[in-house]
Amino acid sequence: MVSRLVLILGDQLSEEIAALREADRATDTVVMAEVMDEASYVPHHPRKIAFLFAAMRKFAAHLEGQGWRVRYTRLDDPDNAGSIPGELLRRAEETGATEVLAIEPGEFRLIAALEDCPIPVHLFPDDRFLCSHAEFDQWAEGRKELRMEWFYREMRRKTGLLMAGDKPEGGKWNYDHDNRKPAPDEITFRGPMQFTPDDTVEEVLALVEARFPENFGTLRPFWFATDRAQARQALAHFTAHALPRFGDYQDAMLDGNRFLYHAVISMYLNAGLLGWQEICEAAEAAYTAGDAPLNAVEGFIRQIIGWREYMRGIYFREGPDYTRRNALDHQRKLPGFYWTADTDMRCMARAIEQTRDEAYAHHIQRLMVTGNFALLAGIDPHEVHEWYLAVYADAYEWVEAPNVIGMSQFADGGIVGSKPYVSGGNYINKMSDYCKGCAYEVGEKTGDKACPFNYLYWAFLHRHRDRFGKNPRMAQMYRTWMRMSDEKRQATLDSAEAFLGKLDTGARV
Ligand code: FAD
Ligand code: DLZ
Ligand code: SF4
Repeated sequence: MVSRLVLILGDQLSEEIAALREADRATDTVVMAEVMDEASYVPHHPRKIAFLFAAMRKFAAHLEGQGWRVRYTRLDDPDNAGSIPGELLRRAEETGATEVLAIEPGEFRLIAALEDCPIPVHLFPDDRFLCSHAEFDQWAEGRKELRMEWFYREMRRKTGLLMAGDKPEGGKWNYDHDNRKPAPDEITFRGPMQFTPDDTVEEVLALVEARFPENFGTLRPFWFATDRAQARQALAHFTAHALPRFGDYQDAMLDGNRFLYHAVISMYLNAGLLGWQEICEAAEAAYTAGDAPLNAVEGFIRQIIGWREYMRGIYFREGPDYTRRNALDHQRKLPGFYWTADTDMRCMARAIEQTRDEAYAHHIQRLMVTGNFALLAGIDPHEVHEWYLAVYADAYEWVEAPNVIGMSQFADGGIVGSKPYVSGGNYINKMSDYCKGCAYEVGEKTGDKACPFNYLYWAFLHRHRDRFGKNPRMAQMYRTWMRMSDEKRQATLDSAEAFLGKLDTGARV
């Protein structure tokens, strides 16, 4: 009888995957493996590694309970081959299997490794997503601009989510103008649901502490969900308590509150513990029941069937060289404070400290604080990409790279965004309470005390005037820059140069 292996990777922890659907539990063997190659291709946050290993172990036990034969390799297994292809070969020899069934990995790196594997690997599409590669390509073909908003409307029509017949619920596709309120004085949501580590999690925490002692990031207290039942509880908690205000304060940032009204479910969704459909249906049900307003529910659903699916479409359409794009030719090294939070810029210190402590920062912290700074300072986008891939619990290249290389760093030359996401300190001051108590003055434009985001912003526009000067969406900014006196412009450029010079020497900024 032919026996096959069924490979399940750490971010494929769902019973619904095509490889399991195609497999036969009477004759095939599931292979799961904690391997150093995957755990170290970037210095992952310890919490990300622990989350995945614990969730993998529990998922393997669940499959065994469902009658599957599972060969699970722990990181400290003396026979551990160290890589996914190595583990497949070892298990093929043990079982006599001659073929591997798997679903497509979320990174080109691993797809290539499986394609090169001496044992044939049959890769099925990863149909945990709403939009297939072919469907995305069909949508993109012939379009001058791949704007997310048009893609999103197609996905609304396809799913029927928030649709009244063929019209969007409430008459509009997008309620963003009701969102983006500055940080409120009081947050009523007490944060995401937290789980006490059980024996499986404790065992993994000890392993990660022993094997990854140098990695950036705090491991304890570890509170992530690590199985599907817990992840569903976390989702229900968000839907009941935070979703109603998700839209209003989506872009706000507060020193004393790391999660505001965000869902904090991306790590569960990306690892397979939750599916997009159940999340969106839970949100829509809250709207239908009158428990959450349309601006919140539409905004939330847009992130998932819009942005998330769109980003994946871009990654697979653009190909393996995407992470090496550098349209603005930015060459500066990533400053050391991205790994220490040791900077006087309070917004940066807070976002990086939170990243270190939680393996989480919300979208605006990633985009308008750490991402904005890297772009303004001209940091090499590949270095920025590797940082984001390492430090967040939800980071896999298919979703991280288009967000970083495309949306945040404009390194793809404008595929994801029609203009760069840059701002001076005023935006951060409006949306957060970081500037109060910062060593820099957000109101100052030049000089030692001035907020670095202010002069770096204008220096960025000046540096890239040939590329962006004719962009109609940026015309107003360039007019403002050109209306400044020559002295003021020169003082701005001098302040930027002095700051960047200091940055390059490694001095504290
Ligand atoms: P919420 O704000 O509550 O949003 C709900 C869900 O929508 C998220 O769980 C996520 O699944 C989805 N979503 C929202 N925005 C995006 C987006 N831009 N792209 C894809 N999905 C989105 N998201 C990742 O999942 N992995 C990453 O590695 C990642 N890297 C990012 C890097 C940068 C520079 C930026 C600007 C954004 C990045 N994002 C990434 C998108 C977004 O920041 C996270 O999905 C979100 O912060 C996760 O937290 P949450 O679950 O509380 O999300
Ligand atoms: C991220 C990660 C880590 C840290 N470790 C493992 C592992 O040991 N075994 C495994 O199967 N998967 C791991 N992963 C997830 C993979 O890196 C992920 O499947 C690919 O990056 C593709 O998205
Ligand atoms: Fe950040 Fe500038 Fe505000 Fe300081 S003043 S917190 S550097 S935006």
